[in-house]
Amino acid sequence: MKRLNSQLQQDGAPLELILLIRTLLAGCKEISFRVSQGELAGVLGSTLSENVQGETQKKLDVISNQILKDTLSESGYVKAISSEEEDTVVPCNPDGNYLVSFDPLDGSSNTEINSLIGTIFSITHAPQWMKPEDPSAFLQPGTQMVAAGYVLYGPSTMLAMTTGRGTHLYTLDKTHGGFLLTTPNIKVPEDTAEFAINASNQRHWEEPIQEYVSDLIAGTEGPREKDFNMRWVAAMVGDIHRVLCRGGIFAYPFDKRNPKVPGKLRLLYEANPMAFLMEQAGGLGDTGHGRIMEVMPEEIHQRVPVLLGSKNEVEMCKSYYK
Ligand code: AFP
Repeated sequence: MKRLNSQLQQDGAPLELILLIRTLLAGCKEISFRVSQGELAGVLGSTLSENVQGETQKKLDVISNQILKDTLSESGYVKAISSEEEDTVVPCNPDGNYLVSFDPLDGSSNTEINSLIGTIFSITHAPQWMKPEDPSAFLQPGTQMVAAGYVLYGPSTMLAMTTGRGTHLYTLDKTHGGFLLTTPNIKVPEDTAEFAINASNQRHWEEPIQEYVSDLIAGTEGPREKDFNMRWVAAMVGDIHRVLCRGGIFAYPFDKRNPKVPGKLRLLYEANPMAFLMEQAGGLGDTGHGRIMEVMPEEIHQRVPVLLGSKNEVEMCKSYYK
């Protein structure tokens, strides 16, 4: 089976980017090991602190963030980091050529039930003019990403990654510690009969998504004239992995409870990387009002509404917004 290195070379990734990705993944392998130790290593449960977004941090959030921060800042390739678990950007090497954004442990509440969790990341070029402590360089639309992906810590540890030449799936071979290419150029089915949304928020949604989901639930008796199934992992990595593998639509829409917060998921380290992976696999990533990857971020922790998945189903959902 092909190794990650040769696939990246085949996709035309420059050497420095390959080295950076390998460094990042070395950190993810360590997280994979720590996660698998669970209760034995005393890493489960919450800390007493909250992140900048007011969410209680799990011990594994803090451990994973520290591992990635240390690995990336020591590498020399990175000028600065933005992380879900950091208040502001973390300056690294002033001469580094790349910026890395990540959610170190997405779905961390799933650690308590030994369920799916993962690391989501995106990489862009670092502008020459930028000072490492300057957050403004991170405020680029997703179209500027040079690589994005996630590592899913499940029954096997898997990597989904794109450098703009298709989305490939790799599986970590723990016998020698390398990621091996297991599904090259994955394609998301254009049609689906499966959706993922947290339906307990239904009363807070806007009209278009209310109508869309009601029509899905109405099944064969409704306007769609077919039955749909619903799944919810409560970790975006788990839901998106399922959608990549067998199709579906994943939605985290705008919530009227707080008009100042346009969604739950973060643009830089959740929505953008997943939209890049999805588009490279033939699917779509939209906010309901436009392409996710064209949203111009106003701040590093910005949130956006998210519709991701099978092309025809995302188009159908978008049509309710018009
Ligand atoms: P945590 O990382 O705080 O557990 O949040 C996970 C997440 O951001 C995303 O991965 C899920 O899709 C979503 O939240 C789940 O949200 P609900 O709490 O509405 O199930």
